[in-house]
Amino acid sequence: MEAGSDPSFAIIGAGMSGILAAVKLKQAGLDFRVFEKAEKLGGTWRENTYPGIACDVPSHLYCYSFELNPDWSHANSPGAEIQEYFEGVAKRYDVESSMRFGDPIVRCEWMGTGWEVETASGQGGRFDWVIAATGVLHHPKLPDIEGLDSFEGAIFHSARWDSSVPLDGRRIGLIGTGSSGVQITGALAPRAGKFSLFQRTAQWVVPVEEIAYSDEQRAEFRRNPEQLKELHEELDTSFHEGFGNAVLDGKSEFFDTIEKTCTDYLENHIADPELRGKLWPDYRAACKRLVISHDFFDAIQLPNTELVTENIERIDPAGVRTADGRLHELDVLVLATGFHVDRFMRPMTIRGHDGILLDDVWRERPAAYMSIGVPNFPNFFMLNGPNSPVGNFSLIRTAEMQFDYMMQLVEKVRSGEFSNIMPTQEAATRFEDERTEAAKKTVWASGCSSWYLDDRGIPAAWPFAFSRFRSEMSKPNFEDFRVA
Ligand code: N01
Repeated sequence: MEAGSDPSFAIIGAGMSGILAAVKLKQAGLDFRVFEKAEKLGGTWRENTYPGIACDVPSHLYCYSFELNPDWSHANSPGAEIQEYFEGVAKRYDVESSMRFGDPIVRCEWMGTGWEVETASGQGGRFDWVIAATGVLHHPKLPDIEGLDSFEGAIFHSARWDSSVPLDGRRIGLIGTGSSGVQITGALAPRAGKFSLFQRTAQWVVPVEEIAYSDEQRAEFRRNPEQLKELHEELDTSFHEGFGNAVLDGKSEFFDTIEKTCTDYLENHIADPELRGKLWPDYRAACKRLVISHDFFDAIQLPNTELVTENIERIDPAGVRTADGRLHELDVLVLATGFHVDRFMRPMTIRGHDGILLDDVWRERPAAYMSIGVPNFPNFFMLNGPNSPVGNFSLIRTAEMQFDYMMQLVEKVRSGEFSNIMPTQEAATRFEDERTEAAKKTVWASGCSSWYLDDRGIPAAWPFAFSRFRSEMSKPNFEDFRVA
């Protein structure tokens, strides 16, 4: 493309980040096409339909800053409502007609002046820029347990819920105690005949009240958009700066509060000392992503519920066999065992400058300059890509800031300063070295295993204060880029 002309964009993925990019590009009057592998938009909220699914980040924070929603039913709204919100935004901003569904991109190749994009069905085309908005948690991880295929009941991953399987009154087993497993337990244990939760590692749980907004409160939010905006801003500060900084400083007051909240909750809400002991983690709070729940501790104390902490030896046709030789007979087995978090856009083939393969660049592990770009991949930017901030806060804010950053680069193209831009290797290496050193000092590296850690056991996320992320995203350092 020519410097000074308007670039065109391929957006990979129609989840929260892809919809954001589509809306913003449309508002900027730029040409784009969204490619979505599934038949519907929504990403995480389309894929995760398990009982109990809700966003544990407050709804008035977990929404676009330009599309605040006065009508959230709860302070932490259910997943289906969040899916509806994204569908509504796509309709309101009329971006759905620019989305191609059910046809995954298999190849993106830099052709020297732009990207050639190809889908599984041979569609695609030429675009000047690619925005990868594929998300992180979209490749379900099945546990490596002997006999998994031999189970004769219904078995599925938490992100592939089989809604045709009856649940009420049945013997249900669940492996995994991350945020998904805990939400499912809260919703399903009261419905099951017998509920067995297989816990490998205990989790710190932060209690949250289940708050439903009244009709009057919603009407007030509608009448008073300023109030809604203030609430969003207030939550943005308290969650991102407060929580974001606490994980960096295990000696901070905020961190003490988190730790005390978790220990008090466990101490005061689990009556049986033996059960309390089993639920008591042996690592610091917030080392793993904090589990937020209003009903997990009630559910785990129901008479029909059992917390199984014996190691799983294998899966038998009739249920789960634990190391003590006991067979836990089940009708349904749910695998809330997390995701492969190092895939991002992969398995698609992405070839940059000089034919270099992203798979080769990321052979050891994925990395991105400032969480958004990769050297040798011109005009290719990611939203919620590797090394982005993660935690108990809104990834929507992260995507918004990353998008605004990228648009500052795009504006330079439009004004004719250059047509291609990518981070230099030197800048990417410097950033990654500094990031790695800082990551080792976070609470995520204080002695637990979690999906936050890379193959070396070093946190893969943004390890600096959230305020630094805001500041970096507000103004690109053009010295860190190579332009042509
Ligand atoms: O997955 P996880 P998740 N045998 O990886 C266990 C987001 N999210 O789907 O801790 C036995 O956290 C594993 O055990 P251990 C959020 O970012 C957000 O729950 O490794 N157990 C662990 O308990 C979250 O962090 C919301 O010892 C096995 C569990 O499976 C992310 O998604 C809601 C095992 C996996 O936990 C992922 O959460 C839900 C095995 N072989 C999720 N293999 C919101 O509300 C794994 N486990 C915003």
